[in-house]
Formats: sequence, structure tokens, C-alpha cells
Amino acid sequence: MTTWPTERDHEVFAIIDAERDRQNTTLQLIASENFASPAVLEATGSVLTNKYSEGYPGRRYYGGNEVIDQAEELARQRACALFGAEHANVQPHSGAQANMAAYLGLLDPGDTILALRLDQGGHLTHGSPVSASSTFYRFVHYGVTPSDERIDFDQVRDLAAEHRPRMIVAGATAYPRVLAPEPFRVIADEVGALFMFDAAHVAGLVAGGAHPNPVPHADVVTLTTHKTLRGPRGGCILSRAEHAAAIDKAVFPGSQGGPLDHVVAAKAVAFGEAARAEFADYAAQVVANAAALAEALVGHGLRLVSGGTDNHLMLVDLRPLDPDLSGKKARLALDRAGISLNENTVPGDPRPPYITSGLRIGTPAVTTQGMREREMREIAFQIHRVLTSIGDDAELAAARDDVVTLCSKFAPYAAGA
Ligand code: DSN
Repeated sequence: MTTWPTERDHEVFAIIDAERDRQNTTLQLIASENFASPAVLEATGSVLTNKYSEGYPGRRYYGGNEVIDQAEELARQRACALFGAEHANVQPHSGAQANMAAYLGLLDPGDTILALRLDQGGHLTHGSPVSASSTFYRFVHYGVTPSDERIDFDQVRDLAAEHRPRMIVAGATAYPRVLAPEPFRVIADEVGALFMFDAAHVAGLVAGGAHPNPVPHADVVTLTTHKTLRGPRGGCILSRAEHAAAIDKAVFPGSQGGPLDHVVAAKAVAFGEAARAEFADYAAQVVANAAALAEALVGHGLRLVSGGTDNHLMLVDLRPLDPDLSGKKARLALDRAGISLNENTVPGDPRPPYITSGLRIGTPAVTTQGMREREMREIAFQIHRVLTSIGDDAELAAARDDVVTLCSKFAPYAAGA
């Protein structure tokens, strides 16, 4: 007889039920979110959570890992096959952990890294003053051009020549255009720098063939498995074989303890799902939906950073619509209408990162639940309706009703799933 409680923990499971209900009845437009498949959820909730397996397949510090080794080996092989990589480390608990481990494995403290500015689309781990990345490494930042708001490669080259970074980082959390890896590789070679591509956001678009694959060009590619890739929450590092030992050592024991084996197995499931032909259709539809949403928002008179999107996200600059409307205020109003997204800085933003003048909108989750261009036009209508009705309770309630009606046709999860 087991010694577990026999009574259900209603307090916790009522919260989980409420969150499933929220996900089913509101629009998930946060560009870094998605709906994991039932198979991914099943693996994540499996008995693999019980195991300790510090080390790597065949080289563990604990016994009883003959089955876990199969799961991690399968995840590694599937990740390598999916992206054409020579080596994969599937243990990082998150994208931030993956980035920090890549730095730890390939750099020395104090080394210079050239990366995208946070307020122009970069990530905290790309040298934000509040991130440990800037405690241990010296960051220099490039940005986007004022004219077309795309990566300023002249600036990247000039800064690389001036600062001779040990590493150049490409990749972003809020950049709506294709990030071509080749120009970064060329500049990295000109100054003898390593090239790291942070593919956290676009990994699923790369896997589905909708965006260029950075793996052939970069020394190391970090990614998250839960955004466009649609797997469990976690990270992964792909690298050239020559960096494999350094990366593995930096993840464990360098910066993490035991891997989350249930999540590693779920990553294997997600890599398998992303290798299927229908995932290419999904990735293409994510991009098509973003383009349709962007076009409709522009049609409503909203200004998008760079004028549109090539990927799964877009950034609305709220200032031309209403100079007094901050990103935060807009996000709170949209939340009331059941439209979930996040405030985001826009290039040259005069407001701080927790207020901002912009909104980031992404299509990975709504595409997973089956919405297409027609629904994108409806979403654009509702967003514009809310942004021009801030403070009008009746109008926000009417928008909320319409959102519920729309979502009811596309609920991703069955009640109680
Ligand atoms: N928090 C992630 C995002 O929303 O883009 C990045 O870490």
C-alpha cells in the first residue's frame, strides 16, 4: 500500500482547472507561448520526474539510469537530426540557462560579447545590466537602423572591428524580421570571434523550414523548446563537435545539477513531432497568420515596428495612435477583453521596460489551435477596438464576449484534460 494521500488536492487542482479554462476561453498572443500537445504533456507528467541522473548517458553519477539514458539519447539524436547539428545538449532547464552555459563553456570571465540591445529586441541574457550575463562578461550592443528598423549590419561590423569581441550573438525576443545567420558569420570571421545564434523564438520556424537554419553557420545555437517549437518548457544547446565537451561540462556540472528527465523525454516527443511533415505546414501557417494579422492591424491604422513581420511576431508602436497610451495600460485593457499579450519596448522607446510604448503580438498558439487568416482579421479588429475604447467598460465587455465566442470554436484542450 502506498503512503500517498488518497484525497485529491482540490485547492491546487481547482487552480489548474481554472488555468485550462483561461487558456481555452481567451486569446493567447504572447509570442513566446504555445499549446503543448497531449503527448508532450503526458511525458512531462510522467514517472521520469522521479529520477536523478547527474551526468550524461553512459556516464552517470547515480545508478538505475539505463532507461533514462535511452530517453536522453533519443532526445539528443532527434535534436541533431531535426536541425542538422553535430552535437546536442538537451539538459538546460531554460533558454536563459542554455545561454549562460554556452558563455561559460566557450568564454572566459571578462570576455567581450557583441549582442543586440535589449530595448531593440535582445534578451536579458544578452547583457542586460540586471542579468548575471553582464556581471561576468563585457557586453557591447548593436541595434537596428532608425530608417527601416532592421539589424544595422554596418554597426555590427564597426563595433566588431572596434571591440574585437570573443563572441558575436545573434537572436532576439522581439525582432519581427528574418535574422539571416550568414552576415553575422562573415563579420565574426573577420574579427576571429565565435558566433552564437540564440534561436529561442524561431526554433520551430527553423525546424519547420519556414526560416533559415543557423546551425550550419554558427559555432553554437541555443534554443527553447516551448515557444514556436511547441514542446515542454526548457532549453537546448546545439553545437559543433569541437565544442561538445566544453558545452556539456558547462551545463553539468558547470551550471546545473540533475536534469529534469521527464522534461528531457518530453523534448524528445517535441523533436519527433517537429520532424513530421505537418509541422512544416504549421510553421508556414504561423508565419502566414502573422502576416495576415500585421496587415489587418496596419489596415486599422496601427504602426508596426519595421512596417510588418516575416516571422511569428510583430511589435505595435502605440505612440502614433495615442501618445498617452503606454504598452502597460494597453495590455491591461486587452487582458480585460480576454486578449493576452505583453507590453514591449519599441526602438527608441522613451518609456522604461515595465511601462513601454509598444505591444508584442505572436501567432504560435492561435495557429496551433487551428485559427487561420480569417480569425487573424477578427483578432486585429478586437485589438483595435480595445485600444480605442480604453476606459469604456461596456465596449471592453462586448469585446470580451466576442473573444469568448471566437475561442469557443478553437478550444485546444478538453475540459479536465
Ligand atoms: N520571456 C521570453 C519571451 O517572452 O520572449 C524570453 O525569455
